[in-house]
Amino acid sequence: MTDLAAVKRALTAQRIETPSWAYANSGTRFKVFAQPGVPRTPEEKIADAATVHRFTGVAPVVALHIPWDKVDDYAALGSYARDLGVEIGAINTNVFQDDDYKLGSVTNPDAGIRRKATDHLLEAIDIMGQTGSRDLKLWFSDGINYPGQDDLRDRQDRLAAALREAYDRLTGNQRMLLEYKLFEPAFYATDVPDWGTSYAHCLELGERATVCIDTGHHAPSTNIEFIVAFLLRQQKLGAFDFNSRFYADDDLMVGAADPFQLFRIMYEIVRGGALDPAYGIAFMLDQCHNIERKIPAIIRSVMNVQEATAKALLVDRDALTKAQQSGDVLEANAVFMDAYNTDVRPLLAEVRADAGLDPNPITAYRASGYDEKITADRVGGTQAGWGA
Ligand code: AOS
Ligand code: ZN
Ligand code: ZN
Repeated sequence: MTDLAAVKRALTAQRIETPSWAYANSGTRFKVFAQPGVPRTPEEKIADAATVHRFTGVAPVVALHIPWDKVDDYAALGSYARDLGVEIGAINTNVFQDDDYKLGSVTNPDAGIRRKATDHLLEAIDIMGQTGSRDLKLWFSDGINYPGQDDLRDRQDRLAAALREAYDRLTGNQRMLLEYKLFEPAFYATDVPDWGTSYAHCLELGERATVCIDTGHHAPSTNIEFIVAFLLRQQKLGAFDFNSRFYADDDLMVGAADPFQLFRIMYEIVRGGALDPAYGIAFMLDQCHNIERKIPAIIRSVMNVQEATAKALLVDRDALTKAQQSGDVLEANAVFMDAYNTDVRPLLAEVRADAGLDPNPITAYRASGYDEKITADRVGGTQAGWGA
């Protein structure tokens, strides 16, 4: 039997981190469709994130990206965020949008360019000190396009050296999250292409280094929940970048393409006791809203994660274990699917009402007048940096 009060408590305590860049204009390499009312400054991105939190109650953290969110005074930006009811979360680095990085950043054959890239990682750690952020998030676009273009093994050594230098700079509760991505922008070989590579580097670095799983960064049919289970068992899962993919790194709304996969992932999280914020996993979104309104899309994404989580929490674990241990394949699958097929929207509406929120965050946002206000107030919003 499922303890409904415990399920509600877990849903109330859940935390989801939204990315500053999802509030800004974005697009594909073919076209960026500018939207009215998008933020012009990091402060306005934070204000939009605070709005998502105001209507959902579970998104009190916003990730920044340097230099897209460059300001003179990061401590002031941190207090600005706190005044609006949100914290600054992961600091994302950018070692992919500079001509110098054509042949790589921390894996570049040129020592001077490697120095510049590593210095940017160190700069991000300094910023974390000022914003009070726990997480340094690293994604490297490094790789090569042609066989023989550079030495695969030397590039791993260069990567390890840069990671070590940054890792040794971490203090207090600071952590390093190492993201992997199958391909793109490099096509033949990527330097951190999969969870195994990220895991091996994190293991070598030490306990502050953990893997970030971006759900969009896998080959079709990859069993992502297996990766989740494996990394949790090794205490090496630090974060998610949630989004949906149909073909490649689409960055669509999480839970839009494959809500069943999201449920399976969240089941492993619940099974591993890792949902509680105290466990330390950062459940981040990494999305771009190219053609839809951004704030309601992010609210919808947060709700999709909540729905998958609620279903995962509703799995009758005793019945599942009994069926699994007696080898009852069909019953075990039926128990699992029963939870997935439950309509959890009324339960989540109740959880929101109990927290003093509107049970339907999207209609509440639409009725709030915020969208009209930002459309009228903000002229000339910025681009996230993607799809330039
Ligand atoms: C790139 O494909 C990765 O998903 C990055 O996590 C992310 O989109 C980036 O850090 C934002 O710069
Ligand atoms: Zn990502
Ligand atoms: Zn990505």
